[in-house]
Amino acid sequence: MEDFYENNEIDAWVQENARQYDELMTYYQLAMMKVSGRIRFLENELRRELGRNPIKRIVTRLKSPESIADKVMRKNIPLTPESIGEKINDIAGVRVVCAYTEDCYRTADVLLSQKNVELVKKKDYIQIPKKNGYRSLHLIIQIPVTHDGVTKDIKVEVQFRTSAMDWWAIMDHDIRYKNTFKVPEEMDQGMQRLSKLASELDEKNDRME
Ligand code: 0O2
Repeated sequence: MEDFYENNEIDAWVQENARQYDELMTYYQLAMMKVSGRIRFLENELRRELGRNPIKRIVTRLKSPESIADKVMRKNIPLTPESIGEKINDIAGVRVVCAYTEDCYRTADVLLSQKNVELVKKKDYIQIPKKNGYRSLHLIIQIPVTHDGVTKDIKVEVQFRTSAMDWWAIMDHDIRYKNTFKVPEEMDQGMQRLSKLASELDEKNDRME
């Protein structure tokens, strides 16, 4: 498909709408902090319930203007703050790295049971991995965020993974996922084998728990 926009068109739009863009990003930043703070809080509850710590790491990231521009182009999204907010689900991202696969599901369930946390979309790439071997549980949730007295419902993508899934995804992201060159078949197959190995490690780990 032909790109709808030229890259510099998006840069120009961000510059012309800098105030609106910054304001939009402030909401996402606040939403991301709110969700990661809530998960930190739930971590204590889960630790008491399970008698061990199910969460190893929580990482947050706000999508860069370049990555937003990339998605706007790929998905032919109209250049308005409203449609960017409506169509791009992962501007604010929180990644939760868990000890065991079942901890991914348990932590996700506890998060979804919280007041004011609404599930927009769930993608279970643990149950059904992507063709390239990518595994993670993705929740798109929506929470209310107030800034300067104005409350908006903001979407946050929360990814739940084990360390093995995380290790694979980071490698894939660096060497493959974001590269535009055609990945050699050998490398492709190698990554699929590593994904299978990571999945076997998780299964063994889960059984030993
Ligand atoms: P980055 O650089 O992490 O920001 P949607 O509109 O939500 O249905 P989308 O956004 O393509 O469509 O959804 P998806 O597949 O859930 O991907 C969202 C994010 O998950 C990606 O964001 C990646 O962070 C991660 N992800 C998805 N597939 C893969 C994969 O095959 N490999 C790796 N390493 N990560 C993946 P971005 O914006 O693509 O990237």
